[in-house]
Amino acid sequence: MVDTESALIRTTVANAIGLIALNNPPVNALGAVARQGLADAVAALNAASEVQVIAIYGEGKALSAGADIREFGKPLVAPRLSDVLDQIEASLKPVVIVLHGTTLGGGLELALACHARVGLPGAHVGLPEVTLGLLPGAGGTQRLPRLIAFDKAIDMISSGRQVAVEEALDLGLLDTIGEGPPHQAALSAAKAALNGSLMLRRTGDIAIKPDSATIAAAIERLSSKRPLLAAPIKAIQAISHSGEPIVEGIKTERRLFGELMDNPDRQGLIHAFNAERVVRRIPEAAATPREMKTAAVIGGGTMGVGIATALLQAGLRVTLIEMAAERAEMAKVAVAKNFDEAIKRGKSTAEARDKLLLGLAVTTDLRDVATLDLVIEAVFEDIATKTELFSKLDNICKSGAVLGTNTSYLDVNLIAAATSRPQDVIGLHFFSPAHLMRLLEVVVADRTAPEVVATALALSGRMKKVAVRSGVCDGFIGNRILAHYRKMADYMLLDGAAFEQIDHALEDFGFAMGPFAVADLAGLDIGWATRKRKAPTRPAEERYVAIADRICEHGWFGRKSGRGYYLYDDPKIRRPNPDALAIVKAERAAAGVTLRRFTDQDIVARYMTAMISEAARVVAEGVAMRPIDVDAVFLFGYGFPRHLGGPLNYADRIGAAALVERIEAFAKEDRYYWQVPDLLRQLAKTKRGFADLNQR
Ligand code: 3H9
Repeated sequence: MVDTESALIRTTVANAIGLIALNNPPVNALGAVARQGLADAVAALNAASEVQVIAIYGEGKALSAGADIREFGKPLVAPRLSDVLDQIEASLKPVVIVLHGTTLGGGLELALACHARVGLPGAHVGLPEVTLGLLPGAGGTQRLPRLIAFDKAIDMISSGRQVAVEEALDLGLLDTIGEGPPHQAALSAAKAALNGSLMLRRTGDIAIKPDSATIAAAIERLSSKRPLLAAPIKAIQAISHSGEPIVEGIKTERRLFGELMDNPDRQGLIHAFNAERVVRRIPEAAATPREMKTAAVIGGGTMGVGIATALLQAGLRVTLIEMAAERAEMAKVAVAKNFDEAIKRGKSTAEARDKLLLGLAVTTDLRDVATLDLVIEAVFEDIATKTELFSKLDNICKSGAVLGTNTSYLDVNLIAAATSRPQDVIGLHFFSPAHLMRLLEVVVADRTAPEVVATALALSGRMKKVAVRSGVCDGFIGNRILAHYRKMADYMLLDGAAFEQIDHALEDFGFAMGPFAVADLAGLDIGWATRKRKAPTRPAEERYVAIADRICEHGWFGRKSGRGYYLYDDPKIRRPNPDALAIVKAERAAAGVTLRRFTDQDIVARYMTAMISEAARVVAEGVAMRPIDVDAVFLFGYGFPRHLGGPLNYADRIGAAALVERIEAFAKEDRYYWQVPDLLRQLAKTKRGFADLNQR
């Protein structure tokens, strides 16, 4: 008997079967202790004369989520995963494995090194390493192409796409689909291996000839992407060696993996992965959420329709309220259209759409919200309109209903004060289109009850969104920072940079769209209304650029009116609007500016430094709990380049001292705008970075 009871790997032997269980919650990550445990277990079972076959399975929700991400960037602790997997492949006794749950990265590579693979219903598998800036570094680039069609292996590895168990079987990645709990399925697989009904082979022994045309086409396709990321291309380079003996291919894979480990994109992408999870750690997370089954959305504009769509998809029954019956019906059609688009993208089915639509009611009577668990208003962005509505809701809604406002700038404390139940009022700031954008800013007002915050968090989880807790200030985390750096884009435009150049420079940097293209998409009237609202309180020392106001005065609000900074007569081409160019020229002349040249680097440096400065203030004031919360807002709501990990992660790449120096140099041009945030100065002085504040 060689039964062992280590913390992470459990071995039992019975009836000639050596069973290895991975038991490393929450996701059976293959960290150093687990790797050593696995190596020891396989060696011990090979040495045990009573064992004829080895079967591996995972306890908990999945076989394994792969290598332990927390070890990356630290010195490697032996044994290497790829060495352990080579040892498993070389095992003289057959090794079979059961895959259940979401089995990813090194977890799937472990399975590829075994001699037969059994998937369980509901399992998903994938090699998502490129999404973390890496490549499969434990033999995945060499073994997957040996098992499945070459182009499919390139697709799976270079995209990081997950496949369901049925597709995995079709591809040849799995040998069969099993049944029962993983432990039972592992015993059955072992028996099948013993009686010869499960085919056994060493993946590394399969010889293939990589198809150079497929490789070239994939590299060309990836090279046209902006920004150009190293990982998918290096992954394909590794795959191109899969025709060599496996030991040679693995050597190349290891070298390329090491190069990616040292690439800063890897740190940025893993920071982005962590950001999505860290933001859930908020003081209110321990409170018990209220039950949410029914919701009302007030306002059937684009935002209201998107929110209603997201709530329906999360399984709530939704009542959408509009002022007139005709508009209410239009909103219903718009929700159905959102579902139709999901069907077109292959994300839903007609059957699912029809079922979800049964959960939608439209009405013009506000009293219909009386019995509902949640009300979200998405009406016109005006404080008087919102407070009036909330005081009405206070009279109508049942006790304990959560009252959410989708305001993007306004004071949630004022809105809460319009009711007799401020503890139930919370900001739920969705981003348009609300059913697609992942970010949800959860704005916690002074008197919002912890269980209302916990409810928002739970709801966000159901909607598969990333909820970031924000305090109250004008614009919360995202729009407050945006309002600041957006001015810098306007200053550069007035001072001599063309708006097309600014957009291109920032798109080359990695933003999905530059600020002027985004403004056209969002609608220039939105910013115009905000500027008008803020005009009375605008400090006299602040420079003001009126170019956007002049464009709006013509009724040109961007895409929706066919022109803004750009013309949209041909949706495929973005051409500058000659009238906007004339306005820029006239405004420059009126302001009497001496025009200057900006390089693309100047543009990025000013824009990013402005963003970082305001973000530092938002953290210092406690509006955002940690720098990583700001990063999450920009990654999931503002198209921030994921490989840079968010503005404050990027700030650490530049360094606090260098940023202070930059701001002091820029301040020579505009002392009011460019002020060094205290927090940044402090970090520079103590030689720390924003990352140090994430540890709090
Ligand atoms: C790799 O394998 C490299 C190899 O090719 C080569 C090596 C040489 N490590 O997401 P959740 C944590 S690269 C450590 O909330 P879910 C996660 O941070 C790896 N920790 O659950 C969270 O912590 P906390 C390739 C990990 O059910 C907790 O587990 N693999 C890892 O919504 C729960 O996670 C991947 O890229 C990990 N690998 O989703 C898979 N994974 O509770 C990455 C998760 O403190 N993981 N944690 O916040 C995932 O995609 C999802 O976590 C998964 C579960 C789908 C597995």
